[in-house]
Amino acid sequence: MINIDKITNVAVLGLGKSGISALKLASRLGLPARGFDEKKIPAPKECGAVFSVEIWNGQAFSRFDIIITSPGIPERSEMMKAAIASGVQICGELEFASLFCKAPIVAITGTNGKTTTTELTCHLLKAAGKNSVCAGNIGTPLSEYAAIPEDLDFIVTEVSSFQLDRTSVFSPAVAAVLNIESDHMDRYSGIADYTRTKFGIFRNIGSPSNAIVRHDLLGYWSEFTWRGDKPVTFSLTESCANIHMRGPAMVAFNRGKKDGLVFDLSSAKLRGAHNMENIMSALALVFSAVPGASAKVLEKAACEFCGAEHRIELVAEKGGIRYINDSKATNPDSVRAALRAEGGKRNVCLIAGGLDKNMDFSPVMEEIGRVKAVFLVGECKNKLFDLFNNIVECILCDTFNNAVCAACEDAKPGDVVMLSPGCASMDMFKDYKERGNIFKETIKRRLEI
Ligand code: UMA
Ligand code: ADP
Repeated sequence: MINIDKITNVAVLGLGKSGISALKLASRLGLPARGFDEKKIPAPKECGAVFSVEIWNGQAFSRFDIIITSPGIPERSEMMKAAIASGVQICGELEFASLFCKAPIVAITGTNGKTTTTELTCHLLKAAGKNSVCAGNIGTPLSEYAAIPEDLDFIVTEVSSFQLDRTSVFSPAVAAVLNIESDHMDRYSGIADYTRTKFGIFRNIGSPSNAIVRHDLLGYWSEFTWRGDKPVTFSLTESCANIHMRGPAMVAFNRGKKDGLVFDLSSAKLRGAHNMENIMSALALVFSAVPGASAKVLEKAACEFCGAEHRIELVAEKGGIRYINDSKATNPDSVRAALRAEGGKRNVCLIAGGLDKNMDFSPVMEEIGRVKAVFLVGECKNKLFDLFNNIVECILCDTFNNAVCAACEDAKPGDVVMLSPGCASMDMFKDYKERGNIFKETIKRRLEI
């Protein structure tokens, strides 16, 4: 356990968003801190203050009392190896920040749907009258909300596996694992290792009734949480789950001895079965955090909620063709969800590819019957060509722009032009947002809208 009174010298590894926020937090706590980065140090104006920062060139860390790490730094990094070799206590930025957060944390992890569920949960908590903010992997490091004067009721925190890698005392009040699929296999030794990390979110949860798990993942709950009692479960198909479907758009919530609740989500703006799962988990989180919340208020708020940008986002509909930006689909499971939500029979002109994370693409294969042609880009385009070429038409494209234009030219009325890459973006773009924005601009230019 970290004893702040014994810390006099803090090292922060990585000077991206997390590192800068951790330095700012150390400064608020009155702790002397120094930041290190293997590649670049930020300009003072980026930090909002002048911190003591330097490029790491093999310096030892033994003079520090604690080392705070950024999530994107893998164990194999030379700087991380030096940190481990120093024997100094290592703590992830999320864990460090959580120790100084006054408001309870509602934590959400899973391979897909984290951002949508985080934003929706925050929206529902606000509708229930709770002063809530979103933090974590969604983009605002948790450190921004630690040791601050503002009184918050909840901090809804999107938690990545990278962040969970370096937690041991992180204690959210309520937490959810949405789903587990192949992702980040370049950082984990396999799906078991990745799953164990994800279920680490429950390590210090007070009671199973504060844990939300998709029903088909109960086996992992038993395997990785060492608890006999069951968590709250949700399912699209299993009526024995605490939250389950009752008809196409009705959700029933069996609250044990308490009254059962029913939600009519037929007017929900979020589309697709995957989003119904996101809504179910958000409702479960909110009722766990605020047991007395009004079901009617939450039903209305859930229906009004629009998804975030770059997530199965309708860019345009013209000449009978729908144009969808799903740039945030960075693994194969999310492409499957998008194909199910938007595709019909062989009508999707799919733009896919990018930076592979050594992932298993079989989920895409399950819905390949919805795809008319795949326009392949990026570092792993040849791997995807070999996988899909015998089943569906595949076109290797030199540039992203060529892929988008070729997909548009191929599309006929009734078709869908969809960017759902199933891969990370960093081989060609700064991030998925830049990729999505370029897609949208290209479409709008072509359609002259
Ligand atoms: N760096 C090194 N050595 C390395 C790797 C990185 O020195 O081996 C340095 C880089 O030069 C850079 C800094 O570390 O200056 C970047 O740190 P970081 O990669 O941890 O990135 P942050 O800017 O701190 O952003 C992180 C998350 N990024 C990652 O986990 C990769 C952001 O999630 C998150 O929004 C932010 O913290 C706030 O919590 C992004 C992400 O891609 C969106 N997450 C992955 C995902 O969603 O799949 C996990
Ligand atoms: P994350 O933050 O986990 O990346 P997002 O909410 O940003 O998740 O959604 C990213 C993409 O994942 C979406 O565009 C959609 O294609 C897919 N997706 C969203 N929710 C789910 C879900 N519950 N199950 C499977 N895929 C999903």
